Amino acid sequence: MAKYSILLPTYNEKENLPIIIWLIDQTMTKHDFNYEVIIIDDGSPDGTLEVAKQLQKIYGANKIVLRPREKKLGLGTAYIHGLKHAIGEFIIIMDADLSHHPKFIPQFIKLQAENNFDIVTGSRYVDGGGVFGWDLKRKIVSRGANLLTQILLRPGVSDLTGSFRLYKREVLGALVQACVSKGYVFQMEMMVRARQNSFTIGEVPITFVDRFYGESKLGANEISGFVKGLLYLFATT
Ligand SMILES: Nc1nc2c(ncn2[C@@H]2O[C@H](COP(=O)(O)OP(=O)(O)OP(=O)(O)O)[C@@H](O)[C@H]2O)c(=O)[nH]1
Ligand SMILES: [Mg+2]
Repeated sequence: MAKYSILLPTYNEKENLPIIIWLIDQTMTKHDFNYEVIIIDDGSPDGTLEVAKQLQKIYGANKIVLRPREKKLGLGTAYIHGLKHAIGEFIIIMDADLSHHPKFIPQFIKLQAENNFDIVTGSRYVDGGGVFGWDLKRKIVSRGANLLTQILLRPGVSDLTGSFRLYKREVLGALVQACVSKGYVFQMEMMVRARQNSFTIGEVPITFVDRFYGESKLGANEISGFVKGLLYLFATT
């Protein structure tokens, strides 16, 4: 039976972590999927790692794997770090802030298995998908980022900035090697590189819910970083 390694990067997610782990375990157990969750905590000052240790005691060390790092080193390298320790043939990446609901995971797995896709990505921008809880500015930024990328790079995937995805393990390995960008643009570059490498991609409509606990980090820096990264990819690919 295939094993699914779920990479869960955390930074100040102490309220969200027990809920997301409970939901993941419920979902995976109900469908008889073999899984491990790899929590990559970057020295969260709120004590997320302590919560993770408690959860490991409850669910077991075979299901909850802790791969913490000393300090906040960013999401891109958190995935690479988690991937190094993952033993599953498939890797699922999701946020820990409950914006990505584990109930969609069985649909990712089913679509992958039926079509032998290299990647299955959750999409907010296809029929059946959507975004809840964002203000107008956030919606425009996300839509704008997707639209601009579609025009410049034509990647053929509807949701480029999302990060709820399933990968064949070796495909994710190849993509993180190929990617140069850091920050928000990273998710988009992954899809652009996937197309370049002729990896096959399936899409599952997902509803994305804005975080309830904790703080959002999207600011002017992230937006300008995205645009710079996009233009770099446009110029070089
Ligand atoms: N390990 C690690 N995790 C991080 C880091 N930055 C963010 N995360 C986690 O990565 C996931 C996505 O980050 P978010 O802060 O939710 O980013 P976002 O979804 O774009 O924005 P908001 O939800 O509006 O804050 C969450 O689970 C965070 O806890 C980091 O530097 N290191
Ligand atoms: Mg979030």
